[in-house]
Amino acid sequence: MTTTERQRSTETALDFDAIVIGAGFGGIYALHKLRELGYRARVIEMGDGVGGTWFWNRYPGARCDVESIEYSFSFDPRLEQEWNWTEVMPPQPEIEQYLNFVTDRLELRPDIQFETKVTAMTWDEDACAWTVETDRGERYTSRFVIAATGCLSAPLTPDIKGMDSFGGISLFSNNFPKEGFDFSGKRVAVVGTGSSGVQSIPVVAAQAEHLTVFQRSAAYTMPANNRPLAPGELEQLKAGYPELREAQRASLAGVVRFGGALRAGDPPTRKILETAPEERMQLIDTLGWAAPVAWADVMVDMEANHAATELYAELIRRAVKDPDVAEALIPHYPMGCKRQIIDTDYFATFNRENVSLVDLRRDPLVEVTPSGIRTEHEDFALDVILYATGFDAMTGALNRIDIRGHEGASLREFWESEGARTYLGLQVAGFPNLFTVTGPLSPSVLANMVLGIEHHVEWIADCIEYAREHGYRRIEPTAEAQDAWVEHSNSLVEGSIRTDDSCNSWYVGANVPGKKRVYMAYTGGFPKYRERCAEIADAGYEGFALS
Ligand code: N01
Repeated sequence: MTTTERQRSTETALDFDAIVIGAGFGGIYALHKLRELGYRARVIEMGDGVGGTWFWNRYPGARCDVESIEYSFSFDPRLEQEWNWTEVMPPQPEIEQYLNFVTDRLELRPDIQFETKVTAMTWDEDACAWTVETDRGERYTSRFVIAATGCLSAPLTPDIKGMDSFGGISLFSNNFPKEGFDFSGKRVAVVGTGSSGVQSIPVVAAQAEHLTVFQRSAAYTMPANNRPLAPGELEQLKAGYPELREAQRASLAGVVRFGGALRAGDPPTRKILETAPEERMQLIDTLGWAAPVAWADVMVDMEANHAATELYAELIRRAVKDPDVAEALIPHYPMGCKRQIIDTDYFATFNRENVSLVDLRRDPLVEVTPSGIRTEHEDFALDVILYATGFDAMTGALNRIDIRGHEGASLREFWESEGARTYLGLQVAGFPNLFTVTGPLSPSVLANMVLGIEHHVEWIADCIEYAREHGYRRIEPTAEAQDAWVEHSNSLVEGSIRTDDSCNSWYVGANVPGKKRVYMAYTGGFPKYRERCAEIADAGYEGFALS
């Protein structure tokens, strides 16, 4: 059944009740939810398939860091039971297949317009609607726009001199060829050692003739402990879905099972600074890679953080045979300031004969040449360069659309000058009827993304229903409510490791030159956040102006 067949809307003067941007987890669910409620909705998607993050990031080794059983939609028990995961930590192809399965199962495809980029959006105060423009020259009018544009979806191409002159093949982790790439017999470089680089390096190394890793900042990474699901295991997990979902919603990060990575389920209570140094070191033998992270004080006390990084350094020294390479792989910034990475065989890869590491802090990258990469001290001849250099996170995807709200105000200019500001991560004052799924200052990237997305989509759908039932056509946050939320969100991270000056992560926008430094996720935990969102809705959308 398509949108038109089931429509309940009376908004015939507008093309749509809602336009949804993006066909990842967020866009797919938003479309389903809106159609269920009888709205005329269309998804506009840049790619030629569904998946969002999991459509574009198909680099070798791409895998989610949340267990498959938890990284899936919870809104329909039939989907949970029908889909079969094969590994504990889901690989990219399987997540992409899963999202295609959901799309087909819910018959969503007819309402998704593929290979179309939203280029501009203009708010029309008289019509109380958005005009949405695409790169195909279309102009659609819609009462609401739901930006399901993703948190890490605007690729950041590094500004390295000579990149375009390279005579070999340049690949990008965040836009990897759909048909894959065979690195066999090739001299390959990987530039970047964040999650994408760390995941791809072992897989590329296993194929390439030689791999040179160009590292600017070393990675805090720990084993994913991935494995195929054992016979009968999936059935058992599926039987426990209702309890699992409940526990997920009650947990701080929307994640219950930490079988893959080595994090503890409950926040640790023991302090590293109150533990004797010899005992800390002994913990390496019993806890392994969990030893540095299992402390209550590492995220709030820099001295404690240094003590924890010592444990981490020791683990790297034990894992990497060449002492110079091991030293270069030890991070020199606080632990926990960037995203904790999980890997498969990352450090062991540096023990391979065909892998070498270039520490760009000691030997800076000067330029890409037609034949390879030149650093201050050396020329590297290469056939392939794989850039895994990250994203303009949280605000980047929307900033790449020319969004003009009330009185022509530009969202890009607002965020560029003021930093990421929103109310609840759901709306921005001055941009009525525009909802952001897992927008800045919501738990988003700090919680299970799928759960966060479901929560937001359901909250947004309820809000739209409320507006319809009460005859409202316009909703936006008040500037006061937004200011208070920004202040609250900022106050939660002030003085923590996450916002320390030595901590230059994408969470604060430090990877994008000139980006205003703001910690862009809400750190109060998923349950508190949900509670606050519910209270606000129950109070008639407190802090929002409806008219
Ligand atoms: O990007 P990143 P990512 N010259 O920004 C380096 C999620 N994710 O795509 O740190 C040389 O983390 C840069 O160096 P530095 C996850 O949330 C999840 O890897 O700026 N190097 C850094 O090493 C993750 O955090 C999964 O000094 C340059 C790297 O490139 C987020 O996406 C998998 C450079 C970029 O690391 C982003 O991860 C993948 C230059 N000019 C991603 N410019 C999972 O689910 C940048 N770098 C597991």
